[in-house]
Amino acid sequence: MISLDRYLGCISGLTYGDAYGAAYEGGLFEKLIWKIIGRTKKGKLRYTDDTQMSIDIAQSYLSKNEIDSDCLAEQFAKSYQYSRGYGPSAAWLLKQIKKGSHWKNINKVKFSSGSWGNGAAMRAPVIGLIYAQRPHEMNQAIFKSSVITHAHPLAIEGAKIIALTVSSVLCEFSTEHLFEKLILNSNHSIYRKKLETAKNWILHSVKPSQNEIKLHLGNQIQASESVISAVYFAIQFKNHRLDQMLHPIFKLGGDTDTIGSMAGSIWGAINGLNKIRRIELDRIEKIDWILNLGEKLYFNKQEPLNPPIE
Ligand code: AR6
Ligand code: MG
Repeated sequence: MISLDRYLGCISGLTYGDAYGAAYEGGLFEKLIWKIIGRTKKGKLRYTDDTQMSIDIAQSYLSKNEIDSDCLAEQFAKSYQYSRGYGPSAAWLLKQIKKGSHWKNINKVKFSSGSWGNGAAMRAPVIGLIYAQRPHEMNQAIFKSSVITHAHPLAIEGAKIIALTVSSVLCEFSTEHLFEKLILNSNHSIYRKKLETAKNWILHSVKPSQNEIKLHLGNQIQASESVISAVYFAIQFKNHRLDQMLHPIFKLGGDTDTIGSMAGSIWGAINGLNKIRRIELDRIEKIDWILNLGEKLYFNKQEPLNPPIE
């Protein structure tokens, strides 16, 4: 039986890594913009597209009792806001859907194989939670939730790895078995190689430098340059506090909020909501509402839950 505490730990870890990581993302320009738009009127920390699209998956699932790509595409488009910091291709796609295009007709317009950004992986923890006890249905759900905006096989593979990691760590696990399972289930050598590296670093107590982490695992917006970094940090720092796990991610630079968000979700699924400092969680906008949504998902309550107006 998966505990509610770990389930909500995953959702709040995701939101926390995203909201706290957003201030560190990108270059000077992005940091300046976020200084201006990164707080609500009430002074709360705003979350970005990582959390928003995860919320969208939860809401769409609760309304349909399944992952339905058409319904989810509508939900993604309805929630789209420039100020949430979506990737350029994802933003374009969602605006086209809002104007009436069908996602199937546009998800390979910008790139002929689709986007390989980490936008599908960043929202995959929710799929890991929903399908934790139905693993045979998980890959299909990952495909359906990813392909709307991220049709590239490497983007979908990254999402699969994040969902599989989350679902695997919700109950007791061994680090060695976890990495073996991820390697065995990965179809792409780029991911397998990085998983081997991360596994060896952790199991042999190697302390890589920041440059080695960037070089061997990555810190960029491509799924293949961020997903395994998130897995590495979450497992390496699983016995530390959440902020101690996030600190080196933020210092690494690059796609800090998304790596922080994916790692936060895994860390939270291991440690639970109780291990996250409430005072820090309470600084994030709509956090009680997000936790309420997580509870509905846990108990599979098929009721709409409109977001609060703030
Ligand atoms: N070929 C070349 N460039 C590509 C390709 C490709 N197949 N796919 C993506 N790019 P996007 P995301 C480049 O827009 O993955 C936000 O902060 C291209 O420049 O799909 O949803 C999120 O929170 C494209 O615009 O975004 C994530 O942290 C860019 O990669 C991050 O951005 C991003 O792909 C990525 O979000
Ligand atoms: Mg991001």
